[in-house]
Amino acid sequence: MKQMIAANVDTVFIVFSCNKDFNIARLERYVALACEAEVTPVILLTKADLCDDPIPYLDAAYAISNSVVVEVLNALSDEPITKLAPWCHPGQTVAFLGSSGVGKSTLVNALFRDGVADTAAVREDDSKGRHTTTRRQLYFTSDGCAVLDTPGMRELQLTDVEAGIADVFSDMVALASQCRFNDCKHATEPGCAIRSAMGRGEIDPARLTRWNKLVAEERFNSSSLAERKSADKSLHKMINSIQQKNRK
Ligand SMILES: Nc1nc2c(ncn2[C@@H]2O[C@H](COP(=O)(O)OP(=O)(O)OP(=O)(O)O)[C@@H](O)[C@H]2O)c(=O)[nH]1
Ligand SMILES: [Mg+2]
Ligand SMILES: [Zn+2]
Repeated sequence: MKQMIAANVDTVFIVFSCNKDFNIARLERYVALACEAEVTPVILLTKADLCDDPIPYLDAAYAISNSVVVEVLNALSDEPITKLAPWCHPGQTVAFLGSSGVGKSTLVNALFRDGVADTAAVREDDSKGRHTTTRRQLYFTSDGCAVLDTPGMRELQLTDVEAGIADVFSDMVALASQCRFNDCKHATEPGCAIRSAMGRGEIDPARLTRWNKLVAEERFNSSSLAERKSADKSLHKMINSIQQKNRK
């Protein structure tokens, strides 16, 4: 049953806040995970009302991939109903993912126009949440959209998401195919298309660093788990494991 719910997710709302807890590398991981699972990722940037200028957050999120939709909003207002409507059709399943305190349950409540899910204030010093939601919780809207609230993730390690990472960094993958050497590390090799593009200012060097890091991490995690070749997609495994992790 658990498996089925997770396997039917159509859209994941990846929730981050416009505050110091925002982290582009972490956001990229969630997007890669969703891409790998062939689930539509939608990035929701909450707490726009608490932030002087949400544009830098919006720009950073858009820079991840040009195939991802990004919405900036105040989860405590009426905005979620209209802004999330395109994905919340009858028969669809949507899931909210993200760190504790970013406003996942607040968004769920906004969709239901009443307090179905518990929420709690974040810590003042670092804007981190208090792990208010402790288990996965599925709600149904009156017109039959399934809404999955999840507990805040502490850490997100990527395993078996090579294709997802390649989707997110498709521009880099395309460039890399033009490097002179097949196994170019884009470091000191001659004829490196990625470094040339960087030289022309077309690629943010930080993005190359994040890509290298994700690919390395993915390879490491996947090889250490190679024998456990599961048919499950990583996203679904993750959704299922959140509950267990949070109990520990
Ligand atoms: N001003 C403002 N406050 C928000 C917004 N989104 C969430 N909050 C507040 O942030 C706090 C945390 O929200 P929750 O919805 O509990 O966060 P969560 O992501 O469900 O957290 P966990 O259940 O711990 O994973 C609450 O006090 C919310 O009222 C927003 O867009 N604007
Ligand atoms: Mg919650
Ligand atoms: Zn190269």
